[in-house]
Amino acid sequence: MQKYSIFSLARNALTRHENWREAWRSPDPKPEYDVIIVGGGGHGLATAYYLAKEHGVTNVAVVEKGWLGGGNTGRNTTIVRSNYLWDESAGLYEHSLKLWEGLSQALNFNVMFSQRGVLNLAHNLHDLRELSRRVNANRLNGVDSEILSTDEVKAFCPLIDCSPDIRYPVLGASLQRRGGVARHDAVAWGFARAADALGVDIIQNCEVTGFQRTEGRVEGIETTRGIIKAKKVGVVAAGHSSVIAAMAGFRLPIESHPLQALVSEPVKPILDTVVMSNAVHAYISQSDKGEMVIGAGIDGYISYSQRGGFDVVEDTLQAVVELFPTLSRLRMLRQWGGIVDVCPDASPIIGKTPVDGLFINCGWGTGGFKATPGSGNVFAHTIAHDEPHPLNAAFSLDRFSSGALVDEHGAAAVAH
Ligand code: FAD
Ligand code: PYC
Repeated sequence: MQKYSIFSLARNALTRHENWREAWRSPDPKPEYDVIIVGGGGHGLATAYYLAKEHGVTNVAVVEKGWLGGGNTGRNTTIVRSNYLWDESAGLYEHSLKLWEGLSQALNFNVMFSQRGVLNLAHNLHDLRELSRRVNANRLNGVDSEILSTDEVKAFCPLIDCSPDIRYPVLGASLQRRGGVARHDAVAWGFARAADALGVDIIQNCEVTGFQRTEGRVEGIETTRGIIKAKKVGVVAAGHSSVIAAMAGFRLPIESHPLQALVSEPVKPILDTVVMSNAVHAYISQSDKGEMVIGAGIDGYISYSQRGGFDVVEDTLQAVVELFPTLSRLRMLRQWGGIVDVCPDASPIIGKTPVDGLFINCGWGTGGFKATPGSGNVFAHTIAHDEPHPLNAAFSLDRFSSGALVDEHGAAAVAH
C-alpha cells in the first residue's frame, strides 16, 4: 500500500508530481490470463478485485476500450439504496449496501459513501399505495424502509414545497435512511488500485473487437492491442452489452437508451438528502462540491449517443422547480448522457451465456451504480465457481425463456 509522508507530499507538489507513484500499473497485455474482464467500469473492476481477494484468482486482466470509469460509472448520479420490491432483488441490493458500508475501509480508499437517506415522493394515491407495498416488502426482507406523512417529509427536507395547492402535491414519501450517495470515480479508482495491488493487470485503451472460440468454448479475445488468450471471460460492458454479445454470437433481450443528467453551479449546503420523484420525472441531491445533481427518466428512443439534450434539461428543470421553487434562479453548469442497457423486467442479467467460459453481467439499466460492490462480488463467485452465487441465481439469462422475471420497474424509480 502506498504511504506518503508530509515531506514526500511537499516534494511531489514542488516537482509537479513527476515522481508520484501511479495508483495502478499500466502493463502491456500478457499472452494469456486465467480470467479476462471486459469493461473497466466499477462493476468490472470490482469483479477483478473480488476474484483476486476472495477466490485467489490473480492472473486476471481488465480490458477497457477507453479510460477507467469513463462509461456510466463516471456519468451517474451516485444514488445508493436497496429498497427493491422482490425478495431476489432485496437480497442482491442489500448485499451491495452492506458492502458499501465497509467499502472505504476494505479498499483503504475513501469512496465518500454518505448515508444521507433517499426519499421517494408520492404525489397521488397510487404512488402512496405502491410505496407502502414496497416499504412493507422491504421490512419483511430486513431492509430499513419507512413511510413518511407530508408533515414528516417537510420536517425531514424543509426545502421541498409541500403546500397542498401545487400541481403535484406531496402526499407522503418512502425513506431509506441507510441510502445515500458516493463519489463515483473514487469507486472506480479504489477498486482499480486494490485489484492492481493484488496482481490484476488493468489495460486501458484496449477495445474488444471479437472473441476466439473453439467448439462452443471461449478461448480468448480479439482486441485493438492484439489477441489475448483466456480460460474464462466476463463481460461487464454497460451500454454496449448487446454489441459484445453479438460478437460472441448470441442475443440479449436489451434496449440501449441514453440517460441524461446535469449539475448546477455550486451553492452552499442546502439539501442534505436525496429526493426522487417518479411522477414528475426528476431526482436531485447536492454534491460535496455544492452542485445540485439532477437527473431525468431515460430518453424515449434507442441510441448510442452519450450526449445531453436541451429538451430533457427543460422538462427536468420544470419538474425540479415545481418541487423546489427556491432553486428557480440557479444556473446550470453541465449536462451529459450515458447509455444504459435496459432489460424488459428492469433487473440485471448476471451469469453464464450460451458460450462456455463466457459470462455476462449487464442490464442494470438506470440503477447499477448502487450495485457496484455487490455485483462484482457475486459475479466473481460465479466466474470462479462456474456456478451462480445464491444471490444472483435468479438473474440468469434463461429467465427470459422460462418466464421467471423479476419486475422492478417500480423500484427502479427512474422512468423507463
Ligand atoms: P460502465 O461504467 O459503463 O463500464 C462499462 C465499461 O465497458 C465502459 O468503461 C466501456 O468503455 C467499456 N466497454 C464497452 N465496450 C467495450 C469494448 N468493446 N471493449 C472494452 N471495453 C468496453 N445507478 C444508480 O444506482 N444510481 C444512480 O444514481 C444512477 N444514476 C445514473 C445517471 C446517469 C446519467 C446514468 C447514465 C446512469 C446512472 N445509473 C445510476 C446507472 C449506473 O451508472 C450504471 O448501471 C453502472 O454505472 C454500470 O456500471 P458498469 O461498471 O457496468 O458500467
Ligand atoms: O437507481 O436510484 C437509482 C437512480 C437514481 C437515478 C438514477 N438511478
